[in-house]
Amino acid sequence: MEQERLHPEATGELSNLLYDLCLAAKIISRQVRRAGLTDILGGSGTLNVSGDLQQKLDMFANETVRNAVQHTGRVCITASEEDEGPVVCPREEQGKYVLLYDPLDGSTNIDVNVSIGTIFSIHRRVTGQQEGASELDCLQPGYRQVAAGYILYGSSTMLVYTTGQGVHGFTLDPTIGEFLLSHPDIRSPDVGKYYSVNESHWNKWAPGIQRVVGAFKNGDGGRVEAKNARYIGSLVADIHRNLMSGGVFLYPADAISPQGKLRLLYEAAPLAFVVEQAGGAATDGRRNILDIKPTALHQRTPLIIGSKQDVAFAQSVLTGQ
Ligand code: FDP
Repeated sequence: MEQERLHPEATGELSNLLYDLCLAAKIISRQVRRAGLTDILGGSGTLNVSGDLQQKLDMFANETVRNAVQHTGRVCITASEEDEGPVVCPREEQGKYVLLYDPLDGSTNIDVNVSIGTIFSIHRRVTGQQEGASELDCLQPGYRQVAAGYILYGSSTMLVYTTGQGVHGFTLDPTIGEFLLSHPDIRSPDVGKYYSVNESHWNKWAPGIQRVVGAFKNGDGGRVEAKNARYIGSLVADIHRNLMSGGVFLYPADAISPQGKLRLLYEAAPLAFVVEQAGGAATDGRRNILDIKPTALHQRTPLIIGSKQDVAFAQSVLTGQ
């Protein structure tokens, strides 16, 4: 609300959309906190469009986010990592925003009580009222996002978001059921103390990536100091830790996944917007993640994201500069 006041032209719709997402986050958080007590753990028996086994909580979160925004008149279309195609809102209810989201990231950690998260990305629609919303609204480069963020279901539940005016963190106070501003204006250190990568893929990486990870591990003749390793395997949790403490997260391409594993629209672009707004950077090895023009909804991208100087070092090695 404070930031909305900086924009006299604002109608309040974006703030209300963020409230809708907060409501979804509270419902998902309640369910996550009770997982294990209720019959919601485990696989649902279905695969998503990327071939991953869908967990029951994935599907619950997917529906919860969509239901929270679909009939509000603020959104015209949603697309989720868990759905094959976009879901268009009823014509008479189509609003001016587009919501892309990963309902529950880190699915393999759901059953073992490790932090997981929801990621969201908001664009302004590009289609007109006449033609109606379509996939075109979803296929926009990351620099056009009007807001992005994540909800982390960790030791506490946190909402971290940006609208392009810095990054702000809110912690859910379960006793009153509200997100309270706990981390205003988050800044990420320029040089990180952690590197986060699944090193079991080492033998499948190209020599450039091996050199980058080797440098983060052992140091590189004064260009990079050796770092400590931390890898949770839940993207949101890994990014959040590195954002707060300084660090670099890598999910590079490898011999089996030439585009890496992570999705551009639901994971890389929104997190890149947050991390850049906190003073960090994100690249696919050659290009700024926010400059990539998507051509498909479920497009994947290699991702190196985090403290600015560490990301710059990785990119300079990978581009041979
Ligand atoms: P998951 O498959 O458990 O949903 O985006 C998917 C993701 O988790 C990220 O959250 C995480 O960073 C990454 O994949 C982990 O992949 P690896 O198991 O290959 O390390």
